[in-house]
Amino acid sequence: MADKTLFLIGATVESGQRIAGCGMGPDAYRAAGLTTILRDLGREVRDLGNLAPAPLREVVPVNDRVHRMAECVAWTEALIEAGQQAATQGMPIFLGGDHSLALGSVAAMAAHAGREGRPLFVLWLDAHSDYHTPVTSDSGNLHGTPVAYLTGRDGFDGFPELAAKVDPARVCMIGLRSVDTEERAALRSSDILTHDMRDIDETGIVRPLREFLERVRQENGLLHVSLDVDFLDPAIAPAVGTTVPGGATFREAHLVMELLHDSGLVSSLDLVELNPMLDERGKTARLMIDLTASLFGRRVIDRPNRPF
Ligand code: B3U
Ligand code: MN
Ligand code: MN
Repeated sequence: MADKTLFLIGATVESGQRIAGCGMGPDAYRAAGLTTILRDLGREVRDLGNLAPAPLREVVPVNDRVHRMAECVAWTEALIEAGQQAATQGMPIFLGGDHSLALGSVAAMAAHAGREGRPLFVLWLDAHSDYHTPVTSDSGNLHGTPVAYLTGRDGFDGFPELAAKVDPARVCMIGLRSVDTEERAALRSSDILTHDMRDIDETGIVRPLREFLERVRQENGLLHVSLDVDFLDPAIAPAVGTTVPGGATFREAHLVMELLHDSGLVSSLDLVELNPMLDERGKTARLMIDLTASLFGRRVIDRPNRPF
């Protein structure tokens, strides 16, 4: 990821869930100073502003629980287009918006990786596995479905055909503490790497991350990082519609970002699920951009990079 220009792509999508406010996420990151923080780290930044969704098409949801599917499809189409374009010129940072944004951002990066002849790996930092399909989801909220879509599970009729699927064995979830019954069963019979909070408590957060990064490096992969605000403990990151207690601490989260930086492997990033309406004086927005700064090399003192 060395010196690539960073392309900020705002997506005010909030159709993937039912609480208003996520659409203000991109501007909250800007107001909290994201561009300046990244420029101060020596990076060239181009803010592409907020994306417009593609024109709405008529879609037929698989059942009537599915919420605002046509809008999610329209956002997915726009993000696939914008993401691929940015990826050819630099490194995309997708500013959400709820996690249905990743239906498009990761699809774009998978297509990009495919064109480069390299495998795409995905690090999913989230309390949830987001492994429902529109058929299995009880809530009907499509922000709970991107991993299923991207790995090619059935049930996504009406969504764009994927140019390239993500191999489930190249997806690593860290931070899990809310997984629905159908998701758990489907995860069990998939090759997705899953690390719940018990794993982190027992082994620490470094080991599973290093093991995954080592595989990315061995296979010369691209790495997409999808950071859901609810990966973090609600005490430090309250501005999210679906808080789950027992999340990553401030120090664990920064350490993850620092290791990602040291690896030099990250090729794209999502910042999702921030709901500024639920924030306390911008504290969550600020934490998210500070974590992003750690991912782009902010450190307290200079030290030689240790091998990851
Ligand atoms: N698995 C539940 C809850 C959920 C998923 N993602 C979030 N919440 N943020 C669902 O609705 O699919
Ligand atoms: Mn999520
Ligand atoms: Mn989540």
